[in-house]
Amino acid sequence: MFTLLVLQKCLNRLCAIVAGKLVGKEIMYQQSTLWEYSEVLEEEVSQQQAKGEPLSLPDGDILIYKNLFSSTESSTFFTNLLNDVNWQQDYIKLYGKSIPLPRLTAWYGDGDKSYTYSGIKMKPKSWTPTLLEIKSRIEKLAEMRFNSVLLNLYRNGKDSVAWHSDDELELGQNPPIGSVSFGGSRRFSLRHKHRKDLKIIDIDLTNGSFLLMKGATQHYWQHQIPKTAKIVQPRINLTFRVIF
Ligand SMILES: O=C(O)CCC(=O)C(=O)O
Ligand SMILES: [Mn+2]
Repeated sequence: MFTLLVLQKCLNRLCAIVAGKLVGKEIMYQQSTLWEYSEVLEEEVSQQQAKGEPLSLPDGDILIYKNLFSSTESSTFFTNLLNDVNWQQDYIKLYGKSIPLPRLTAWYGDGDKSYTYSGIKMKPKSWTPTLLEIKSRIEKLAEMRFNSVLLNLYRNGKDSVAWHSDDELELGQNPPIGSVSFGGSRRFSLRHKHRKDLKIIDIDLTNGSFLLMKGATQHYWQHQIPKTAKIVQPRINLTFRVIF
């Protein structure tokens, strides 16, 4: 549909250029027409992105914006985050044993918003310019403000996050979660907590994508990033949150 619309616009513009030539305004008209045309295209693409694609699932409210960040922006953000973020290896206690999380993590946000997750209390580091830039881009689409972000670095296919919901008390009643991904694609799976008749939903979270989970999603659905035997590029995921 979108491709047809673009083709139609191209045809209209081509006719306009030919008509412009016929009345003798060739170069000037052609240049300004092409300029306007690229503006129209950009506008259409950004309108598409501004909507996001809803995921069709009961008891949840999830939007995916597949290419919110261009590939150039995404590789710059990936490199900056990889180098500048204070990545940590955290451990969880299981049957009295200390087990390393299968990924590196970091927590940034407004000064007073600490967060307890899998028994690990995280005190936020101060926002960096890169994080603030990413945050402001997604806040425009989500039409809300986030005050903290949990970052995950998946170094290879062995790194993962197990089934869980982002439903800790400090996230409030219906937590909005804004999830941005840079680097290698990874599968993101969703499963309903009670409805065994519903199949697991798998989506690929690709470089530069933005996934927004809202409303009752965390009450009814769990999500995971499973391990994979495939060779995958390192991936950085940022989940922006509101801590009360
Ligand atoms: O890496 C992802 O896409 C998901 C991360 C996640 O679910 C979390 O940090 O709570
Ligand atoms: Mn999560």
